[in-house]
Amino acid sequence: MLLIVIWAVTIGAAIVAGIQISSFRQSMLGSDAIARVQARWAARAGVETMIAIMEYHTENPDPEDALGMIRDLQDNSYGELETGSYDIRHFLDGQEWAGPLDEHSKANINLLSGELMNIRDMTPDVVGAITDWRDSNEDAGMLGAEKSHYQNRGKSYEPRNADFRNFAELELVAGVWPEYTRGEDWNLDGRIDSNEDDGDQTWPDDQADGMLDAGWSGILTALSRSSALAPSGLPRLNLLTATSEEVIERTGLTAPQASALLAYAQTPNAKLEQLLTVPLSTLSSGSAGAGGAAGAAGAGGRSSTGGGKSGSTGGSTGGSTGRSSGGRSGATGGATQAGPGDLDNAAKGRVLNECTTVEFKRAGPGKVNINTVSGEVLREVFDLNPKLVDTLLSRRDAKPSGLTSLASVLDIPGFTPQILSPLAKQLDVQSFVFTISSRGRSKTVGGESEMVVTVDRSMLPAQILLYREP
Ligand SMILES: [Ca+2]
Ligand SMILES: [Ca+2]
Ligand SMILES: [Ca+2]
Repeated sequence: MLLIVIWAVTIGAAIVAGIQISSFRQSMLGSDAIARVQARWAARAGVETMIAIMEYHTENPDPEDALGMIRDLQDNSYGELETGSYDIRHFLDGQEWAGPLDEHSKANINLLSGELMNIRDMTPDVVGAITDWRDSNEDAGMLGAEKSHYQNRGKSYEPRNADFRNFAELELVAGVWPEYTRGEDWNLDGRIDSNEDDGDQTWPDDQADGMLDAGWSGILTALSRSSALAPSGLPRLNLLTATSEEVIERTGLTAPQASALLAYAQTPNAKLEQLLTVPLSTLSSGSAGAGGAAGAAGAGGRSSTGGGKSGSTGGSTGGSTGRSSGGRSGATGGATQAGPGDLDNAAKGRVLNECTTVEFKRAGPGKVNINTVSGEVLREVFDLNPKLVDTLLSRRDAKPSGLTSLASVLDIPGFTPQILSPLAKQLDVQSFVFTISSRGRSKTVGGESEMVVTVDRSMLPAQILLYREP
């Protein structure tokens, strides 16, 4: 790890040194210009360092440590070069933190529907307009706004009728004001600038309290992305096509548990989050009734029917009839009889982390990472009881390796399956997209430069989704 970082910093330093030499040669450049160039390349070295760390963790995942990458990013968020330094920070829950911003600490606006109504300053007409902006049709609801609404107001654009591509796009939606989307973070860089912390001396009006109230931009994102990668680093195992052996190898389940899980996965509308609330034996017994359990239970049923026939020709009733009738209904009861046993929280966690029932086609909006999510998002978007949120955050932050699966949330007092279950489809324990806000400073003359770069680490090399110099 350290080697890679040093390597990245060395490259950064070499680039800076090179630029410096060529800069000095051009004597017409003033010292201000040199300082700016030095600061810019220092900021760039910070960005390169963060990307190198993210790529390292994509190649070397540790499913037992949900916070390993976050810690490495934090630890290297400040660096000194020969001619300058970089400093990477972000705000979350109003507070300043070292390192890049995890986009998965916010809720993805493309995954929200009813939850939008919970958010402050979101009025029903704005929620309607956001919904219409995203949905593929041109039917404006009672409170919505489709193409004609924007045309009638002389706008030169119309709704995308697809997912938001970035957060700023939200400001184009009818009824949305920058005061709501940006709050105090007027340049949307996720950091506090001097004009954002001086009250009403300069625009915008702010509270001058050293905290950043970033409005909706502090709780919503359009950039977090889903990935096929499981915490182990392998693509998630698709239970619709997996064999029992593969399930056992990936999750450590017993053979009966694995076949019960596979049987459940074959049922229509199977959702793995269900494992958090309903015992596996109940889920899979329902599935056998639906006739989906073709594999294991079907084979069992066939053999016992055979046994039943030979039993009845044999004439004797008693045991063999018992066996045969057991066998016949066994097609339905097979899994239950075999006693797959219900999963403990650790096993549920491994299944939720490593398996899926949906074939991954392309990256879509990303889920919220329970390890980095802000209290504000849990309270305000997901409408969770503030006391429960405090418990979750303090328990989570007390664990050096974080919450390694959603099932480990069930070990936190107050988090009953009934509370976790409705949230579960929005939550995960992984993060793929980060926004690096790197400020470079030149050592000698005092130049400063800032870069805001959003990176997706789910593939190698990492992909830059957005690049901006505010
Ligand atoms: Ca629409
Ligand atoms: Ca700012
Ligand atoms: Ca101000």
